[in-house]
Amino acid sequence: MSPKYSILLPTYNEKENLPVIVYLIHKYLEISEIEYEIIIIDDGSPDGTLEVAKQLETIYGKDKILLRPRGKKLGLGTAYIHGMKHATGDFIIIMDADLSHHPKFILDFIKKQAEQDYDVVTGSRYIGNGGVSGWDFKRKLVSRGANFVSQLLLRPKVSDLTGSFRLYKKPVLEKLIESCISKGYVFQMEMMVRARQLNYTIGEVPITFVDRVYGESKLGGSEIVQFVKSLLYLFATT
Ligand SMILES: Nc1nc2c(ncn2[C@@H]2O[C@H](COP(=O)(O)OP(=O)(O)OP(=O)(O)O)[C@@H](O)[C@H]2O)c(=O)[nH]1
Ligand SMILES: *[C@@H]1O[C@H](CO)[C@@H](O)[C@H](O)[C@H]1NC(C)=O
Ligand SMILES: [Mg+2]
Repeated sequence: MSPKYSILLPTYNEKENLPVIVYLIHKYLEISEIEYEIIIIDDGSPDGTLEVAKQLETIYGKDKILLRPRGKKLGLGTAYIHGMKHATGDFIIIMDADLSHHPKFILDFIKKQAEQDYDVVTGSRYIGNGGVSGWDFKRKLVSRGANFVSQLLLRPKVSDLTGSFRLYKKPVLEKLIESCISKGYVFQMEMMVRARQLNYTIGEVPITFVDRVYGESKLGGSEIVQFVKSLLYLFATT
């Protein structure tokens, strides 16, 4: 039997982006005859993202679009856990719903996974044709800096630690989430560190990351301070 993929889309104020990303996922996976479901976890977005999601459910069908909303903004980490509980696929794909992660790369993730039966496949901006577009110098510096310092401290042998476009075997993701303690930005990084500790195999595919066009960015000074704190904590405890 061919495997099924559950795609988790956490959303907060993504009403413009959601229809586009769902359309693109559908387009790329349908032509490749890949079985999938999209799980949308909306945290009470004031812009009406959930209403848009309901329309998409009508258009694409209840077997393709699963709505698992929560009443208020409870954060990304718990959004993944919440979504995962409802996933029926063999594999889980996690991606941002702001179009920074292009759905066309999902096919690369799937191909890579099958090559060596990887437990995890992670998208990397820092290998091959990967890259970022639309970032100003400050944002690039912050991202590169965060990645560099994390590599130095944690040595996980994964080229892009802070990225969040990834594919997991479902039982592997469950195990990893169980063993992760951090929240916020460092969460993605800790997942890779724990994956190494637990001897899971990790494959990498190059991705290009595009800055969001619609909606607000939330990266500010306080996130950076929080990131450094959590990084040091991780360094001290692993
Ligand atoms: N369900 C849920 N989704 C969230 C929450 N915070 C962010 N998201 C979604 O998670 C994804 C990533 O968040 P972003 O705001 O894009 O974070 P980022 O990519 O680090 O920063 P920018 O793209 O620059 O804003 C997007 O799809 C958001 O809509 C949350 O608290 N709950
Ligand atoms: C991972 O592999 C190393 C080296 O082979 C071994 O020492 C360690 O016990 C393994 N860890 C787990 C969790 O299996
Ligand atoms: Mg984003």
